[in-house]
This record gives sequence, C-alpha cells and structure tokens, in this order.
Amino acid sequence: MGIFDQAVEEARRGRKFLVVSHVSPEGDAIGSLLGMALALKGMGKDVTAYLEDPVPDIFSFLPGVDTIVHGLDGAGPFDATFAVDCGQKERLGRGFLGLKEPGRIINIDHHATNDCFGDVNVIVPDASAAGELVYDFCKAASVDVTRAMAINLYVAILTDTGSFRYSSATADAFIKAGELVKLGAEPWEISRRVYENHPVRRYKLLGMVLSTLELTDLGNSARIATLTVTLDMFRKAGAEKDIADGFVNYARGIEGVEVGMLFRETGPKEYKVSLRSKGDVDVAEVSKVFGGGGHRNAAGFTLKGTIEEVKAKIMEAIREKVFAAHKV
Ligand SMILES: [Mn+2]
Repeated sequence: MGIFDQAVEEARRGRKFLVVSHVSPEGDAIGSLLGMALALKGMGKDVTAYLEDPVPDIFSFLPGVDTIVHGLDGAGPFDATFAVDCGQKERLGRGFLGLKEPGRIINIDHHATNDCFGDVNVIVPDASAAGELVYDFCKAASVDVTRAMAINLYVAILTDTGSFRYSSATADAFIKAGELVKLGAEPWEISRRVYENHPVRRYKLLGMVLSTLELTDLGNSARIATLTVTLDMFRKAGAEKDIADGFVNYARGIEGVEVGMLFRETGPKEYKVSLRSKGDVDVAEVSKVFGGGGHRNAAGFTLKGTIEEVKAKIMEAIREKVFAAHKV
C-alpha cells in the first residue's frame, strides 16, 4: 500500500476533474496546481484548473498558466476535485465553495495544520512543497513527467523552500529538484524569472515599508521585528497587493530577531499578518490561535481591528510562545 493508492485510483476511475488550490496563490499553489492538471491530462482526462485569485505576474511564464480559470459558473459536474497545497476548504475560494457538484475531494497537501477536508487525504507535513507530492503522485500513477510539468514542480519546491534555504529543504527536496532539472527545468532561467524580474514599484513600496520597522525586545536576547504596509502605501507606489510578497523576510533577516512580522492592511480595520520565525518559536502555533495556518517557520492569518489592537493581540501571543520556547 502506497500513500497515493487511493488518489491514483480516483484519477484512473474518473474522467472529468477539477484541480484547485488556495486563494492568494504563490509558487507552490500555482506550480502544484499546474503540475497536477498536466499529470491528469497526461492520463487522458478532461481537466479544469481553477484559482479564485489572479496569478502574480512573476509566475506568468509557467507552462499551462493560460489554461487556469478564475470562475466556475456553470462548471461541472466533476468526478473528483484534486485540491493541492491547501489546508482548509474555505481557502479554496468562493467560486469553489459555490460549486454544486465538485465530486469526491482528493486533498493533497503538506501543511501540518491541514484539517483533512477531503474524502481522500494525502497529508505529508515532511514534504517541502505540495509540488513534491504531485511529483510523487506522478510516479505512483506512472505518468511521464514532461518538461512543462518539471518546470511547474521545480518552481513549487524552489519557492516553498525559500530557494532551498529553509529547514524544509530536505534531502528528498534536493533529490526531486535534481530529477526535475534532468527532466528539463532550468535553474538559472527559472531563478531569473522568479527572483530577478521585479517591477520598480516593488522597490518604491519596499522603501516605504522599511521605514515602518519596529523592534521589540523581549529580553533573553529574543527580538521581534515588525513591518507594516498600508493601503495608502500601495496607492502611492502604484503597486498591487501581491507585490509585497516576501517583504516579511526583511524583518526576520535582522540580527538577533527571532520572529519577523508583516502587517498588510487589507480593508477598513483588517490586516493580513505574515509571521516568519528563525528560532524555536513555532509560528504555526501562534497562527492557529487566530484561526490561521502555516508551517513552523512561516505562517499567516487575517485579523480585524486597528493596527494598534492587532499588534497588541499578536505580540501577546508571540510573547507567550517566545517565553515557552526559551522555557522561562
Ligand atoms: Mn506549499
């Protein structure tokens, strides 16, 4: 018995499939979505790939990206829906939740916080990216991994491991990435597109965001760094919301900082909070307190309130976690 037996069985049995991933999609969501869609197409199936939100410009080079639909009106019925890289059903977006006949749900994910919303659940928290699991699925289903699929799955692993820097960059992640390179993914070509291709407005916005830096010393040489980005800053820079992706890493990157946080204003008295840890603090645990999800070193959620209220609530939760981690 392999962990993909049931998923492969569903894929073989059905004919018409939907593949979905989470709102605000990033590299792993898009790469694993397209990898999965292409794999099912390779099995001769009829496949619809759906994302609620638009694909950020930097991922517009991914093979198959133009086949992604952003609405599901009149779609279906489907024999099954393959959900990738998504820990909660609600995060698949309104369009999916409104769908009458999604069929059985095959939930393929690597978030430890996954609530197993599928009829079939393949949850592997040790996997660096959902893209890794899609690659494993291909092997289990004896699907040939084409160059187009290799590029998508490589991008999924590359981005979710922070360019192979995080603890999630396991030997397996490197081995699979190496195999994907053999299958046609070109590392420099892909890096150039993903990391060396930023619009100037990102730098204008970054300048404003860095000027909001606040450091909070918790004693025990543990420090928290926060950055804030407001709707007004987005307007001034002429920037769209996903252009701030990755800014939180500037907070974590500071010497002695244990947890980096980015508060992004998303509406009146509403903030999206991104947490990044580089010490013993499990930010997924902090995120759970506020109804969010994520990984040990990277997590996020949305919170209502003024910036002062939001900051105070989270600081308190983090303070508890930092002290628990330091066993004070
Ligand atoms: Mn992921």
